Amino acid sequence: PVVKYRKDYQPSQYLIKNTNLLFQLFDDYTLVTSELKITRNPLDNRETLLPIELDGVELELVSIHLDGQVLDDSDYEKRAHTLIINKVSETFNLTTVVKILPHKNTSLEGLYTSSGKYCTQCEAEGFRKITFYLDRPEVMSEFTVRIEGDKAKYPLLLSNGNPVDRGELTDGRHFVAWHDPFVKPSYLFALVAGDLDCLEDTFTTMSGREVKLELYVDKGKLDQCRFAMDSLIASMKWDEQEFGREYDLDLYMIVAVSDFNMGAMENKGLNIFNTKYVLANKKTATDADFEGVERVIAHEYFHNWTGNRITCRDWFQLSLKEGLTVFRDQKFSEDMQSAAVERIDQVKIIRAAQFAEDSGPMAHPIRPDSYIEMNNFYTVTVYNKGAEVIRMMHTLLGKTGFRKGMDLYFDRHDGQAVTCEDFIKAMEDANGKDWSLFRNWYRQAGTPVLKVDLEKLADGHFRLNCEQSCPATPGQEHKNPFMLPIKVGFLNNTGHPVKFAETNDAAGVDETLLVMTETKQSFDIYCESDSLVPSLLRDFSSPVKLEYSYTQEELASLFAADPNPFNRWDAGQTLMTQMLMSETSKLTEDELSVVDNAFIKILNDEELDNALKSLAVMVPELNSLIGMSDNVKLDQLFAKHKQLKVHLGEKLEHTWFSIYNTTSGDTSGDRWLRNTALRYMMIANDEQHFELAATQQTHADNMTDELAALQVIANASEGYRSEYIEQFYQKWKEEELVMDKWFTAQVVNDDEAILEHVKALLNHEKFSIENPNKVRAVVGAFVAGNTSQFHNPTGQGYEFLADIIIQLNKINPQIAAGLAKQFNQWRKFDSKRQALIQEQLVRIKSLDNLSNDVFEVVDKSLQ
Ligand code: B3K
Ligand code: ZN
Repeated sequence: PVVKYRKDYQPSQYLIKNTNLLFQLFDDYTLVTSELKITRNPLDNRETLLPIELDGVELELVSIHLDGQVLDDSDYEKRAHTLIINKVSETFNLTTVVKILPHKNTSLEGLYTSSGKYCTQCEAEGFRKITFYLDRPEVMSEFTVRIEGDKAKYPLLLSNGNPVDRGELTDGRHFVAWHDPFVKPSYLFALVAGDLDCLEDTFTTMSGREVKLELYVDKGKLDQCRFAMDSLIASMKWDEQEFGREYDLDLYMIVAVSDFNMGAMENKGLNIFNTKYVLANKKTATDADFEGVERVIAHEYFHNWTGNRITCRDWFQLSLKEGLTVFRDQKFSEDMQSAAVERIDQVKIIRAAQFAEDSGPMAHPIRPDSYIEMNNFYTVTVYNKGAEVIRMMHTLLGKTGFRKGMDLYFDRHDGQAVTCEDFIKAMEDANGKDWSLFRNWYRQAGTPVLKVDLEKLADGHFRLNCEQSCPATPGQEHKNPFMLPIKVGFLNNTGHPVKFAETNDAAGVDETLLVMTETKQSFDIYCESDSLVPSLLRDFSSPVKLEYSYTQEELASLFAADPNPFNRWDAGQTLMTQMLMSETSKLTEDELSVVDNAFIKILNDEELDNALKSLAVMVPELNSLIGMSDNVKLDQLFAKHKQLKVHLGEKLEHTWFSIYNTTSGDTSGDRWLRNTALRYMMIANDEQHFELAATQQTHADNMTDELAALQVIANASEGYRSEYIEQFYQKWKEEELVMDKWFTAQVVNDDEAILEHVKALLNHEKFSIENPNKVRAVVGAFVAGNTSQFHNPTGQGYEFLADIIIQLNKINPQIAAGLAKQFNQWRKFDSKRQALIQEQLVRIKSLDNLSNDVFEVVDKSLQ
């Protein structure tokens, strides 16, 4: 495998001005004819014209013409992944015909079929599986596409842009031609052919243009589309209001497919989505599913400006579009839902997954320096930490300054393929800033640790002493300081928020933003109070690990009264985390009662909404506890985690019971709290409360409640559960997405025998190893969601995961590599588990035909 380095970047010597494609879809194969108008790149300053190297993978070359002439064998050379043409000039036309096999394509990259329809996935480097091309994002071309296929089987033939021609052919075939007026890189190309239902609507843009909106789904699913359409319309409006961005084509299409490697893809004018992020109605989708649909629809829509109109120069710059677009979708969700709840969800992802990645063998800066397989770098670091970096800019500049920077970025770079540096520069220039130091966020991997203490200098005068450091990561021993925006406020010794000032004579404020730019820095605080409890890093204002030696009482007072809802939640999490991660093998009675008392206060707080209450009374998830620390005693952690949950269930059983009986269940917050109560009650006594859960499952009129009941039932003692698991199955077996939930509910039971059941589910008629949603529902959910059984000391969980990775390596390398990342944290565990995991990694690495995707992950893990 070849490593590609960012430092080796050179502009492409050639560009493709026009791309003209003909797709002829036949039952067993597809012919792709491509006519490319190739010109020399004006940015190229090499002395001579080198042979052009087109990318192409698994293509059977049928014919090749240059400027209309058949090309001699000696003028080109076809290698495994490239087509090299020696006969070049400043401009020339190249025509190739290739044969591809979409039906046999299980990698779900390039052109493939999914339940009877054709679809594509080209990002990052999938277009080369369709035709020979300069498959790199800086090569932006104007596309014209003609698709021909059987009219009865494929009445719909879709591609990017606008339909410009259609007509009948012989043998029951027909064609449609498309033209996309906007230049684009090949990764944004899309094609769909099939027989689908369509939900139509329109949107009138701020300048008064009418855009047709079309949402395509499998036949019979129209009743699950309305929410996605409304989310699209809300996103279009929001981007106009917040960023002045208007949609540019006359048509916006979304197609939902069942077989998809990730969530969705922002192809110009023709988004292709995983059904999971389109189909939703109250009966089939949970409240969390609705939020997911809204977020992903918005994310892909926002890419039209941040990604498509302005794209990436090379794949090292991926965070340019992804970090920024995640930030935009987060802001959108904050406006649509509760901002605090949304922020808490975002931070949970950072702590559980990104911190883990940042401390493991695959740690990389948000702008990576090298990769073997680009698909391995669509990571929580590039996406979510990337979004945190953009958020810090927003925090530092304020809403208005940030908007100025965005406007300048759009003005300067519309229609271009640019770098992260160009983005920072636009932000700096629009606001007259020098952000040399801020750039360290783009260069350095690893999670900074921010250590803070509060010193009392005199009555009314305090000092916050801050120190930052960042652990070494692969290839980066020494780290320079980061620019850290730290939002702070204070409570006094009676647990009330107080005003304070940064200089002796200034007027008091409730909150301030401190900006740290050095390794060590102190900030003076003036406040008339005997003692203070600092509320630090409000809203998680920098993506760091905070260290402050809070006492349990201090945390309890922040949990009870911090006016910043995020920090209030966080105080509870920190309180429990400290206890769970301490050296002791069991929680003491005192510790347990600190938590249950704190919970009671939260549950009785009439000001707090039910969604925030639900979040506050959740014990930190095992994954996030593991993600945040470098050395984990798993058995001890599992025992204490269970002890705490059982205690909270039992001690507060009456409270849970009364919440369950008095909360209406009309809003998502109500349902959430009610189901949280049900979960705790079942932990306390599943025999006694079983009937409640069973009744809820049977009579629920929405999937949130129905699934919550199934989940607790599937975790209850054997003997009760099978009847209800079967009942759910009989009711929902024709709904693929509901079946995914049904699978997942059964694999998170921490029963010792669960692995056998997981294996049995792999043979279930509704399971398919070729469908990524199913793999995620069973294997992914077991590995990531059943932490204690995945890490069962026998090592069977590890062996199971390795078996699946080995099987998927051939079928779908991207999904296989994603699963292989689950081993990345192995050096945090005890030596016995380390040895067991290492054995599996070595076994995988020794495979013949190991894909680059999996190779890169296991090789780095073993280094
Ligand atoms: N840009 C795509 C992700 C492509 C992943 C390729 N392995 C979806 C998104 O981020 O919106
Ligand atoms: Zn994206």
